[in-house]
Amino acid sequence: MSVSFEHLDPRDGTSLLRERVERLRSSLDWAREAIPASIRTDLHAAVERCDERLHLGIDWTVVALAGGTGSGKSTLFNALVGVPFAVSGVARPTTSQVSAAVWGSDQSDALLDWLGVSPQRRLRRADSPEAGEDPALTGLILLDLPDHDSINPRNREVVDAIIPMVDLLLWVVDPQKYADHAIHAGYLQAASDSGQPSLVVLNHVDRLTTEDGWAVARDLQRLLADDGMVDVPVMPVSARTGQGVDVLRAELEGAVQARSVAADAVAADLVEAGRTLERALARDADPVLPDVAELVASLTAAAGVDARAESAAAVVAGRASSVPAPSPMRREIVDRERLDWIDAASEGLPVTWRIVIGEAVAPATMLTDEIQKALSAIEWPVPHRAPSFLRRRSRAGAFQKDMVALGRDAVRGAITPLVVQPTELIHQAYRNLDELTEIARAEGPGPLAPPRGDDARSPVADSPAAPADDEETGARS
Ligand SMILES: Nc1nc2c(ncn2[C@@H]2O[C@H](COP(=O)(O)OP(=O)(O)OP(=O)(O)O)[C@@H](O)[C@H]2O)c(=O)[nH]1
Ligand SMILES: [Mg+2]
Repeated sequence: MSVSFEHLDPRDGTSLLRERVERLRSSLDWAREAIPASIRTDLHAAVERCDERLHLGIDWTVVALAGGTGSGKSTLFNALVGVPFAVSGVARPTTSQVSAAVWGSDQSDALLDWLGVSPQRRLRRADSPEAGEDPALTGLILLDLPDHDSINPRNREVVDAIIPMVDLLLWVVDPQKYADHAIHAGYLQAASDSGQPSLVVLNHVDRLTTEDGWAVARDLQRLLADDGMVDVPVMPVSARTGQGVDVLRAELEGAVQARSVAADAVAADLVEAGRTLERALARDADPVLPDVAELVASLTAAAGVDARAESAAAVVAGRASSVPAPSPMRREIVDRERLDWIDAASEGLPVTWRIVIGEAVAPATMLTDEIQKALSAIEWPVPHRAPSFLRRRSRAGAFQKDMVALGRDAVRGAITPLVVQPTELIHQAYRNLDELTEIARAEGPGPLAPPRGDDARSPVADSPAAPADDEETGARS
C-alpha cells in the first residue's frame, strides 16, 4: 500500500487558491461595513495567513527524513539525491544542521528560509546534472534532519520545529532498534493524528536475510497498527546498497504530484472563512442589478429633458415659436429614484448589505449636480419649423426622439460611475463571499478531515524491495 495522498488536490488548484484569496480580500474591502466587526477580524486574519503561505510558494512538496541517530537518514538522503551532499558517518550524532535538496528551478529560498535551512546546506539538483535530473521530482524539497533523540538538545528543537511543516514524513529506523516504542510513539503518532502523511523506512535491510527483513517489516507494521497507525506503510530499504530506493523514490514522485500541505492549509482556511461568512450572508440570495435603462429614463425626465424635447418638437411642428429655458432638476425625484434603486439592488440581502449599497451609491445632491453638468455640456440641436406641412409631424417626432436620446446618453454617462458600477462591485463582492460559503457547505460541517484510504490490507508497501539475503548485497535493479 502506498502512503495516502488522495486528500490533497492536484497542483492545478494553486492558481485557483490564489484567485480565491484575492477575491476574498477585495470583496472584504468593498463590503467592509456589511460584515460584522468580529467576523471581519477573523476573515482578515485568514487572508493574512493565506497570503503568508502563498508567498512561501505552495507548489513545493517538502519531505523530511527523520529518525534516531545512526538510522541512516543522511546516507539515504545521498542515495535519493545521487550525490554525497549530506554528511553521514560513524560519530554519533553526525548531523546537526538540516540539509536540503531542491528539485526544480523555481524560487524556493523563502520556503527554505522559513524552514531554517542555512544557505550553505541547500543543494539545487538542477546544479548537479551529473546525478541525472528526474523531472518527476520537480517541486520536491528533501530534508535530512538531525536525530530526534539526540544528546544534543538543539537537534531535537530543530526536528520539533520542522516536522509539523513538512508534507511527508519519512521515518527512518534501524532494524536493531525498531521495536523501541519511543521510535514511533511521538512524532509518527502526532503526524498520524493530524492527517500528515508519513511512511516508515526500514533501513539497513542489507544486514538481514530476506526472511528476517520481511519478518521485521511485518512486526514493525503490527506495532504501528497496535498504536492505531494502520495507514503508515513500512518500506524496507538499504541506503547503502540502494535496495528499495527506487520504490521509495516512486513514493516521493507520488507526493510531488500531490498538493503541498501549505496549499491544503490555505484551502482549509478558505473553507473556514466560508463558514464564518455564512453568518453575514443570506442563504440563497442572488443580488440582481436593477433596470439601468429605467433609471436613466426617469432621471433624464426629472432633469427636464423630455419636456424640453417636447417643446422643441412643437417648434419643429410649427406649434410653438421657441423652447422655454430648462427648469432646475427636481431633487426629490432624484432622491426617490435613488432609494428605489438601492431597495431593488439589495432585495433579499441582509440589511447591512443594503446600507453598504446605499453608501456606495453617490448621494442625491452629487447625482443631481453631475447629471446637470453632463446635460449642460450637450450641444443641443436648434429646432426649426419644418418647411413642408406634410413632413412636420414626422420631423417633430424624430427631433424629439433624438433630443431625448442625447439626454439619456449623457445621464447614463453620469450615473454609471456613481450608481451602476458601485452597485455592481458590491454585488460582485457578495457573490464572491457567497461562493466561499458554498465551498464550505460542500465540505460539510466541522474541521476538514482528510479522507483516508479504507484499504484493510497490511500497509506494508505493495512492492517493496525484498530484503536481501546475507550474501546478496548488490543493489536491486
Ligand atoms: N549496512 C548499512 N549501513 C548503513 C545503511 N545506512 C547507513 N548506514 C551506515 O550507518 C551509519 C550512520 O549513517 P548516517 O547516514 O550518518 O545516519 P544518520 O541517521 O544520518 O545519523 P545522524 O546524523 O547521527 O542522525 C553510517 O556509517 C552509514 O554508512 C544501510 O542501509 N546499510
Ligand atoms: Mg545524519
